[in-house]
Amino acid sequence: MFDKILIANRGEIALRIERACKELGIATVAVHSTADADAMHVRLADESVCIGGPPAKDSYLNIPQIVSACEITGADAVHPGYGFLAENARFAEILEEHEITFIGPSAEHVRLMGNKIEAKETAKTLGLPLVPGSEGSITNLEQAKKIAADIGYPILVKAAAGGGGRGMKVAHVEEELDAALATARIEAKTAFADDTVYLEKYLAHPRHIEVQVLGDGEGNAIHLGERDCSIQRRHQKLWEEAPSPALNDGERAKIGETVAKAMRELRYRGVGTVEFLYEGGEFYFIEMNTRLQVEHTVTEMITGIDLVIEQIRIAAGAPLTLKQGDIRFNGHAIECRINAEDPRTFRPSPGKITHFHPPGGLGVRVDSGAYAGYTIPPYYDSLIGKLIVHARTRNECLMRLKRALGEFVVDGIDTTIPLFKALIAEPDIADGQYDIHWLENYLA
Ligand code: MV4
Repeated sequence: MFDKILIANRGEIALRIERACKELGIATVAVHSTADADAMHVRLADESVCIGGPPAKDSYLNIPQIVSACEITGADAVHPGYGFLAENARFAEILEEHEITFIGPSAEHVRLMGNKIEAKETAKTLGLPLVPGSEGSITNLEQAKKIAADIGYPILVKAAAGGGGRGMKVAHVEEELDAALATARIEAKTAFADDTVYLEKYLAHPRHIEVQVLGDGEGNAIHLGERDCSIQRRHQKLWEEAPSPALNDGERAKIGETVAKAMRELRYRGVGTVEFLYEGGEFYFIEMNTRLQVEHTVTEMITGIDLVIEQIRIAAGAPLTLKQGDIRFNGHAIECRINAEDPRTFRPSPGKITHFHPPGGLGVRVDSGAYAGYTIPPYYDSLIGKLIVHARTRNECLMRLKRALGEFVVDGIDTTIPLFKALIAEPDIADGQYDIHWLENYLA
């Protein structure tokens, strides 16, 4: 087992990882930018190293500085969290070259799933259901027109190096295809320095359902159920829940086992999330994330499994002791992302928190590094905490969530808390009847 883990991240996830390390008796090193000197994750760590100025490129994305912090402190492993370098294959390789363990999958699997065309090809060979689309990349308009005619419009043009919704363009009829291809290519070239694009049938009203997996790299893998992440705005998730209100137990077991089998064949190591669109009772693979996700918490609440502890144990070479038969799904959990944003315009609202009173009570969890007197810096994403609520049924969970939101005090900045109070009162939300467009339609 590791003696000391460096956490190459900040905010709530850095704190979350520190908690798992402390429970395992592992020393922790926090790295921080000059803007995060007063952050909670720095205070709670055993050691801390300032690695640069506020811009992420000078600090949390600064690989030489992070490797130096490992050398200085003698950290023998790095946990990347999510975002920043969590899915940077080169970072994983550099750490391995320095004989420092990257707590995550192999660099090969990170790279594989980072290319959405290769990810789809791999998913196909592993037996996962796909969205009908092009076999590989699109090189010319004639080829695109033929494939699109075979699939049927509307068609979605996607960037191979994309993901998270970046570099996607819809063509509703053939006349729009040329422009959609050109625009997607230019966006991809600008955003990812790679203009490779591919085509898929555009699903108009899907839900976003993702399956949590855990593998030990030796051919053992289990699934930990699914999460419904359809409540999102401009590809930023706001409300996630487990289990999905749209699935019955048969569908849940089927997709879960299909994914677990695929991860066994892939010999996947660590935690991973396989993303699907769900429409008309069918699942369609879209991409795989090789990192711990923000919303891993709702899975923890219904299974009782600490996913970060499992990640660390697996990275340290322990075999997967959990068997699929051991996994029990109890109750329902919902996570609301508390962002420092105006709840109507979503304009960022950094600044000093004058009062911070998180809710408590049975089945209420708040993962946050915020505290009264802390100043939310303007340099990073706006997530300041997560309110996670668990109860035996979805209705009880909604009642508890409403009560917890009523208790939650964050003064001095705007937050998304009022948005969730409004959502809870919506019949579609109460009934779990929503797709990926629901929130944007509601806000419009
Ligand atoms: C799609 C789609 C509809 N049809 N693919 C967006 C980010 C990335 N995960 C893939 N995404 C989508 N791919 C096909 N063939 C709609 C989306 C999409 C979306 C997916 C999940 C959650 C939120 C979304 C918001 C807009 C579009």
